[in-house]
Parts: sequence; structure tokens; C-alpha cells
Amino acid sequence: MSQPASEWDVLIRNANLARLLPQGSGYDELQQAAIALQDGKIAWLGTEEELPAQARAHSEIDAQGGWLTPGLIDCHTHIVHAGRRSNEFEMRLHGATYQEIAAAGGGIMSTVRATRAATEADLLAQSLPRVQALLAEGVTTLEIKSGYGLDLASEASMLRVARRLGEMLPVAVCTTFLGAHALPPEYAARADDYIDHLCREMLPALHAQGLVDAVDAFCENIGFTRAQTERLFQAARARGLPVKLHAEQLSDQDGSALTAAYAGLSADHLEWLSESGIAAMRQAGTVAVLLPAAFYFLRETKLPPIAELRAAGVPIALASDCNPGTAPITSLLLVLNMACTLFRMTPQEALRGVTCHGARALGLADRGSLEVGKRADLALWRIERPADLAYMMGFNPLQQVWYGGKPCRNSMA
Ligand code: DI6
Ligand code: FE
Repeated sequence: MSQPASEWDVLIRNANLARLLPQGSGYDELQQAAIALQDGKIAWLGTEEELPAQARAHSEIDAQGGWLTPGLIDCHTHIVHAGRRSNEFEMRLHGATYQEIAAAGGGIMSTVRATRAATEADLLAQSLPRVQALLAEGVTTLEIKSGYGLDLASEASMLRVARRLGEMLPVAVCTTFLGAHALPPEYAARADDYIDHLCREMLPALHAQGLVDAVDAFCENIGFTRAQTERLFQAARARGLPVKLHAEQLSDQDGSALTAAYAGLSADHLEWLSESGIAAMRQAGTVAVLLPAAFYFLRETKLPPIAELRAAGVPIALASDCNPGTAPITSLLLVLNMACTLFRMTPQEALRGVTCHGARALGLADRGSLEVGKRADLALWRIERPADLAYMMGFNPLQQVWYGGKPCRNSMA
């Protein structure tokens, strides 16, 4: 039995729904529809014709034919950090490569220096407008990684700021411990010792403080080896924490198969992903998270194996990768467009990537689609067709957001 209509908190009428069901097809459209919200969840949805005649709600909204989607989910960001790296952007335009800049002490390490030097208040102040920009485009769930502190105090600061952002703003924040992002100078040439330190000291301490929802690493020829990554995964597993991985971005390290072997939530980047990696991910149900903004910004030419992932039925999520080195972007809508233009994904696949598949990449079964019982995180768009979201560049058609059933405008103040 559905709730008595008289008890609904919110009833949105005259809307078109793109429900994006996890096992659905197309956009799972429902046109000329209504949706009711109660106690922060979706209580009812159907066509206007199906709406019970006695339907009542505390607040009734006329969507005027706009489109409702689930609130967008950005499942991979490094949005909490200090400083910018436009100097490195210029260096690359003068011929230096990302790897060369990293080897010369720039790259991730320059952001580590800036982040360590920043106060927690400053870190929050610098990160806030970036998160607000994402929210202004309909994001209601956001993953935030550590990984620019690389010592206990600074990693804790990053993760506390991430949690604080989720308290201050209408967005659910999932935190990820990425202590294995780069080797800090204190551990130069002692990567194995650093991994020991992460496993024995940092992860237990941060987890005990309630700051860690998942564990990630940068498994790469300029990052950590597969064996080092596995030791970290074992430490995560011992604490019941899910894992995910920066895998196969610049080379094939077989990190995706390792992630799958640990029933990982997602393997991310994947430009160099192999057939066997795809098979392992399919079997484990590990989501492929693609990051077209990093591909764009680094002017990569090796495409992730989209057709093969599609054929294997591996769910594909999309995320911003918002970070100062390879993806200084705070627009998830632009990521949708990049996924279509650069990766030849369809607008429908792109939208699934930031809704139902994004939710799955974070292990969140309670959101990402418009279904009765799911969280009432909704975005209302002034568009004619769902594909408009991926089609337009630099235009924001967001009209209104409901976060946990509560209306918020999310406009940039
Ligand atoms: N892969 C990325 O794209 C970011 N981190 C990573 O492991 C880049 C981080 C940076 O350059 O600051
Ligand atoms: Fe990343």
C-alpha cells in the first residue's frame, strides 16, 4: 500500500521524469508525470493520470514541463586541496610532460606542499567555492579523496574539511583515504616503508576518527606498485573498508583485476585497461569510472576501451576527477559533454554515469535513480530532452534541487 496521499511533504506535478533505473533502458522516461516526497524519500511516482484524485501534499510544485533527474553524483574528486597549478599548465604548453614535471618535484608534490602549509580554515575556504560550483549544477552526492597531505595530521585535515563541507552544504560527502597518492619526501626511496606506515598507523588512526569511508591508491609507474597496492587493500579489508583504485591511467599495471579481486567498488581512469581486466571487473561487479576531463586536460590519445566495457556489461560511471593537476574542472555537465565528444558515449550512457552508476561506484544503493523508497535527491532542469544535459556546453539549465526532500536553489551566491 502506498502512503495516504494527504501525508506527502512535497508533490511535484507537471514534470517529465528521467528515472535512470539501474537495470533500465534509455532514460526510463515518464512524461507528464508527478512525484511525491515524504520523510526525505520518494513516496510515489507515476503519470498525472495515475495520480490519486485525493492527492494532497504540504507543498505542491508545478514543474511546468521541466525534466526531473536524480541528483547528480560525482564519485571521484580531489576537490579539497590548496593552491593552483596553472604554472605547470604553462610548462606543459612549453613542452614538458606531466611525468617530467612530477619527477622534478612538481605535480602532486607541489599541491602537497601547499596543502600542508594551509590552515584547516584556509583549506575549507579554498575548497568551498569549488564544491558550490558542482552543486550549482545539480550535484547532491560527492566523493572527496585525501592524498595531498601524506602525513597523518594533513590527511586528517583534508578529511575533516571534506566532512565539514557535507555538514555545511546540501550534499552527501563520501570520504576516501588516498594516502597512497604519492611518496612524501620523508619516505624518499622507501615506498615500502611508507605503505607500512599507511597500513599500520595512518589508516587505523583516520578510520578510528570516523574519517574514512573507502580506501584508494595511485597504482602507476609514477605511483605505487601492484604489490604495494595489495598490501594497502589487505589493511582496508581487515577494517571492513571498501577499496577502489586509480588504475591503468598512464600504463597497464593490472590494477583493475587486483581491485576486482578485492571486490572493489570501482577502478578509475582505465585508458590502458586490458581484456582480462575487463573480465575480472565484470565478474566482481566493479564499476568502471571514466574521467574524461583528465583525458582532455592531459591531451591523452589512448581511449579507454568503451566498446569492450559496454559489450561486457560493466557499469560505467563518470566523474570530474576535480584536482589541480590534471582536471581543474568543477562542472559535471561539461564532463557529460566530454564523455560524448571524446569517448563517444551516448548522452543516455553519460547521464547514467553520474546517476545510477555513480551511486553504485560509491556503494550507495539508496540513490541514483527515481524510484519509490530512494532518497529524495532530485534535480529539476529547464530542458526539452534529457540529452540536452550532455549536449550543451557552459550553459546551466538547473532550476531547482531537492536534497533529502528539502528544496534548495543551489545557485552560486
Ligand atoms: N590521478 C589523477 O588524475 C590525479 N591523481 C591521480 O592519481 C592527479 C593529481 C595531481 O596531479 O595533482
Ligand atoms: Fe583522481
